[in-house]
Amino acid sequence: MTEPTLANALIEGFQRHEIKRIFGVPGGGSALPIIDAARAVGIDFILARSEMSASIMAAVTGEVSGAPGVVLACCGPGASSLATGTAYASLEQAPMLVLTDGPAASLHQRYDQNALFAPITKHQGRLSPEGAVGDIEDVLSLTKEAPLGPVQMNINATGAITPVSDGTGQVTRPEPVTTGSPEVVRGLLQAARRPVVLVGLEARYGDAPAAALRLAEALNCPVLSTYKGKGVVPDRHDRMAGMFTGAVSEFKAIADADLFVTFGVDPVEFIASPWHHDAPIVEIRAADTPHLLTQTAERIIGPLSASADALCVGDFASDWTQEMIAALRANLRECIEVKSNTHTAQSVAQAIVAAAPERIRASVDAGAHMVSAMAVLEADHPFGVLKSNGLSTMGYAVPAAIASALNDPDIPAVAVTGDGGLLMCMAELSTAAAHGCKVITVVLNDEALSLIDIKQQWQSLETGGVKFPPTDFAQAAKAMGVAAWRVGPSDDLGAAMRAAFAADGPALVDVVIDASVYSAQVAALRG
Ligand SMILES: Cc1ncc(C[n+]2csc(CCOP(=O)(O)OP(=O)(O)O)c2C)c(N)n1
Ligand SMILES: [Mg+2]
Repeated sequence: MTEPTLANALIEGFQRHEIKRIFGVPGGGSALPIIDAARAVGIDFILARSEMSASIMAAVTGEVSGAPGVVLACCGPGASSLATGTAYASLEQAPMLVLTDGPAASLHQRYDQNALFAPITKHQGRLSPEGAVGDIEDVLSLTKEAPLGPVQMNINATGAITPVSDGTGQVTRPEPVTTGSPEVVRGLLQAARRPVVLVGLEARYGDAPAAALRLAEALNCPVLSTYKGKGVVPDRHDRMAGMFTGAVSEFKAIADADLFVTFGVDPVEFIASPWHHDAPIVEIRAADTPHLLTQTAERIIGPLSASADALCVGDFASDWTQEMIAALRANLRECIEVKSNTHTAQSVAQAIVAAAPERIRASVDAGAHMVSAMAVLEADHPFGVLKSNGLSTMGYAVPAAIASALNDPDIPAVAVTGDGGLLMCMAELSTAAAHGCKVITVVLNDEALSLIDIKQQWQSLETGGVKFPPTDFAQAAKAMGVAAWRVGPSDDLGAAMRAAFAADGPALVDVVIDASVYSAQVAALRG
């Protein structure tokens, strides 16, 4: 019996790990035998319009499917364009395999691709026919071990079509870390009168969401969530008080807290500002990544659910009442309310909720519109709302929504994006059309990078580098085979949104919005 080629062995590994599709842009070389081997076993190749978007699609697929998301690109320019989605997967803990062709045999398009990816992957290397079976298994498993994240491997054209020899993998997989003293932490939890549980990105996976709720119930306390932790405890749950980003207004709202219990929170999730609270912090983490919180009192590292069980023992002194939690929720909401006579990011998000069927999954881009969108769009399960937070990249919402729609075709995916963000990835509307994805893109059209415009105004600088000429996104979308509606200031937003949800396949709603409300809203939030 002849041994499988490296491309075939790779695809067998994908099957073992339940990988359903590969994203990317091929450039010949090793990509072609890999795509062919995938096709033969029913693994789809999804051609994206840029590698940046493909890398985001793969990383988000890793999150929503739990299996490593796979992206493939040519050597040189293809590989370098994958950096954004790879950095996202690294900072925001998504399991992902980055396959880069090459490196190039001549100087043309050649640079050290492993070195390029070193700061943003857990491991970089080369897949070659010798010992390939072990290496393939090791790299796929490594992506799913805490901290979850990306691995980058070069694979060249000759290697891809060469029969593999079996053998042990060369990839070093670190031993899982478990540290901390549940007894000491229990003492802190039992003594706290106003503890607050903060859930974060690590708590999205496996049995951690149920454990987060068990912990909050045992402590009788409110839960706040980072953006990535949204849905770990459902937004409508009566313990859920709202979003926590590290903003000054949020610290004020929980001024009485006497203990923070962070559950699966990575410090990458907080905005860059000082921690405005004196209460001690207990960090319950799955992965041993750096902790930036200066006053951490105790730290437990290990599987989150087991840690919660070890802590939920005995009596707790918390005196939170349901009314206090409801008041906290109202307080956190109030500070970001906006008023306008026309459409705003907030009214658009509300119109999405009003028109949506029972279950949708939203993805939200980076920008001023994000504050309202994240507050209004609700999640009742992890990954219910997708967002780039640790990296906070623009050009995210549309590729993320496409990844969602391909993974879960029965759940309409709604991409909420600023116009600047959409201009970065608009070609992917053509990808959504090619696959008939149920992706509804909602673009907040303010002809500006509003978040940066605000900062420029706050510094009393002259306007420059933050505005662009009008774009008719509805026309552009139609040109790519996407049903589209444009909503001007006095047009019926609800009707357009309902039509978009009713459309077969991808749709876009281009809403002209009032951006003048952002400055006061962001100032109230961030203080
Ligand atoms: C890839 C990338 N480039 C630049 C930034 C910095 N940045 C953050 S928000 C923003 C403006 C976003 O503009 P737009 O998409 O129109 O959203 P708006 O702020 O207008 O709601 C910029 C430039 C970023 N986060 N990501
Ligand atoms: Mg804008």
